[in-house]
Amino acid sequence: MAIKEIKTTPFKDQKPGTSGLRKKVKVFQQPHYLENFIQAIFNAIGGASGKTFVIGGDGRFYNSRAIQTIIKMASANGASALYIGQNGILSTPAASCIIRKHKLSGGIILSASHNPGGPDGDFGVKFNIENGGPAPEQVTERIFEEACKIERYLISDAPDLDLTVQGETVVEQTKVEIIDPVSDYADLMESIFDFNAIRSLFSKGFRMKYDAMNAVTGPYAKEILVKRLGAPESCLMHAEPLEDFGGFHPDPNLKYAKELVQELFSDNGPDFGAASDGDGDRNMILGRNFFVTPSDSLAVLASNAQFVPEYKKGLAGIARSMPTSRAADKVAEHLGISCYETPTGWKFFGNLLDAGRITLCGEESFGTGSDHIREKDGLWAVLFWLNLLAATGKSVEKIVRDHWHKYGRHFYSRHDYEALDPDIAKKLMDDLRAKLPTLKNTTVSGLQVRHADDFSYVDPIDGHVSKHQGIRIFFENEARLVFRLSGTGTVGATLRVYIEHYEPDHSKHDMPVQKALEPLIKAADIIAEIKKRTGRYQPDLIT
Ligand code: VG1
Ligand code: CO
Repeated sequence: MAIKEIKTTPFKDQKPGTSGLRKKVKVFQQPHYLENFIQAIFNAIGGASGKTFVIGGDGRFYNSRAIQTIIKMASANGASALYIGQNGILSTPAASCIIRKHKLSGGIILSASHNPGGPDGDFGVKFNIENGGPAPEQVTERIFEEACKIERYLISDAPDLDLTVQGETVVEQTKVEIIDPVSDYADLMESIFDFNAIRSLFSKGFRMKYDAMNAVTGPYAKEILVKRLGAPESCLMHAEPLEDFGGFHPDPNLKYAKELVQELFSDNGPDFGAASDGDGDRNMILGRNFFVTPSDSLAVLASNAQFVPEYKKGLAGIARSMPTSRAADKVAEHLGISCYETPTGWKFFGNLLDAGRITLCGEESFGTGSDHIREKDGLWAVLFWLNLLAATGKSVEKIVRDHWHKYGRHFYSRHDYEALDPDIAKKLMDDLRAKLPTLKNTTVSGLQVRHADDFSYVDPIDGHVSKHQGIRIFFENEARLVFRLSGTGTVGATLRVYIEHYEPDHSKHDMPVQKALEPLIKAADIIAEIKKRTGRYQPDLIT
């Protein structure tokens, strides 16, 4: 074995986005591309010498290849120990759990999350720090600086390891252990929720369907739902991780989890349905003939947290990403606790969680989590719902309807315009920003604008400022529009329009969502000139 120093030149496009570096597989396959970025991570954290990392991914195409390269680079850079998920598998929440439990220096997660996989699909690299959470902006900015000036990287010429067998070996001076990717995470879940109550729910014939979308959560769901909770194996759909996700787009929403949705909306469908994304940090929750909006899910969990053993003692506070509906704010107000509003992306919750300011947090993009780890957590949310169903004996629909009755309903939807010409998308946002001072008190589509701004966030713990995190337009009656460009796409630009309308009157809670939001949807087009500028008459995706 020998350590080689390889000369290289920078790639100028290695700026991490909302959640790590995401590119087409073909981009990552270019010589030196992955290596440059990994070396930039090590350089940005003052070297890997003496450090310990967990490494694994969502099983997508290029996962194992990338892991072999990273093992050789971490060893060459002097890491003292590496923990690798068997078969290269590790969900994002499990990686966070392992970093925290074993007090590691950090983790490298190979995933492009909810983006499609396969040789023509996407690949990604996320770096998590020692608290188990995504690297904060200060760190991702340093990684980008290092990537822009990189001249060399270190790599061992050791042979590839067999990732299929658990056990320990040594590469250069580094201890490398292939670990069970599931057990630590499953133990953590068992310590949070009332597994006895959930077990007895299943034993009474409660029916559920869980769709792992051929992505990373299959093995986790098997261990937790089937082995530990006694659900029948038939409750699992697409439970084998596949390199191309079986052609699926592993994004758990009404459009991409079609089969699951059909089952839940069929005659005599199951009582409960759920799905997770590529790397297991997202969740979609369904009842029989009923879809739970992710923003509502966060609010419902917060309002019913006392049913879960771990949260019985009460919540320190709640946080939600800015575009997420304000349903959680109503609960926080009722409980007399703080509700923080952060920019999009889990990295902004880390400081609040570390400081003990919040217990629960969530995003409108099917992400919910708590202080048990530092990532959003798909299966955790599913177990939380199962715990509520077991403890209350109510259906999903009844729980949500009771919630609306108590707090009012936040009608909410996100409209995505995908693969736009980046120049057109940027100009749309720039012009919208320039227009903000003139919007106040104007009436658009029958709605009066109360306030309009460009969201800036000052981290309450370390004072770090993040500007331009989305344009917000507030109307009368607590209605709101938010516009921002995605930071996770790999093709052109994606414009996200977030539409929210609050309805306290429960006689109006049955209105179809898009109907209730119609005046706001019109206002969004008038204000941002979406159709005119993009030539798109419909969003590509409505969630
Ligand atoms: C999207 C979501 C955001 C989420 C991020 C990562 O980002 O909107 O809420 O945190 O994906 O999720 P963007 O910049 O495309 O809007 V995951 O499950 O992809 O790691
Ligand atoms: Co994800």
